[in-house]
Amino acid sequence: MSQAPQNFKPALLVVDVQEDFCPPNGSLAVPNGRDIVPTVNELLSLPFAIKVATRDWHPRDHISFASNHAGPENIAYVSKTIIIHPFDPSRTYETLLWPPHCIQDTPGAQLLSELHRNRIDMIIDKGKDSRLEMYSSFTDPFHEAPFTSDSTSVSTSELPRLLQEKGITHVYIVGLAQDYCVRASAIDSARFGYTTFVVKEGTMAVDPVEGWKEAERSMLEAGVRIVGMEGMEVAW
Ligand code: VGL
Ligand code: ZN
Repeated sequence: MSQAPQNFKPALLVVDVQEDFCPPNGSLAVPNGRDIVPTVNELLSLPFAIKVATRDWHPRDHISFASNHAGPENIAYVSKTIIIHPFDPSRTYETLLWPPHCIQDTPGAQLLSELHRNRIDMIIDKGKDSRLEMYSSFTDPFHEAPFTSDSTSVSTSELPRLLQEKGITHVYIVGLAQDYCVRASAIDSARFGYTTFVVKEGTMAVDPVEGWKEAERSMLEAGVRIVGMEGMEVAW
């Protein structure tokens, strides 16, 4: 048993392990997405201080669905659009559009049934505001301060507050997809000051070659550590 660091209170973050992101029936199936479940379940059996799962949880009129945008340029499976901040039109960013996925309360939005859900302490739903995509489990894409709750704030995730209240120091991340929500969550986690790990057997990419590589590059650049299950220990 190795010595746990003095200041070590680890959280497990299981990102979007939902039917729509997995074969055989998911509307936005990540190749081999289901194959991460044994790793995720193994991690769920370890003594993390808190185990949180997120769900992508979109209303039917969500801005990230290509079908909600007029024009032939948006008929393609994945296309690009400009998203404008709901309260500040000078702030915009370009993002991809997707087939409808993870619509609230539909079968596709459910966590995989083979996931050991009884070991998950809390579920946090994200992407609930139809005006905003939300890849990161921490913040909206405009990176607003997560604790503001005035009427112009679009930050809706309870995760930053939860981790702060629990005194978490380290965050271990798995889930789907490596090149979208896992990547955005990991980069935000590091940005928020958590020592952040992505466990590579516990994630799969929409684009397993170029997407995976680019996501690893950007996560490493943000200070995220990419680790394997071998020797994984979270004693504290
Ligand atoms: C995701 C695309 C759209 C993800 C969510 O969970 O990685 N990707 N919405
Ligand atoms: Zn989504």
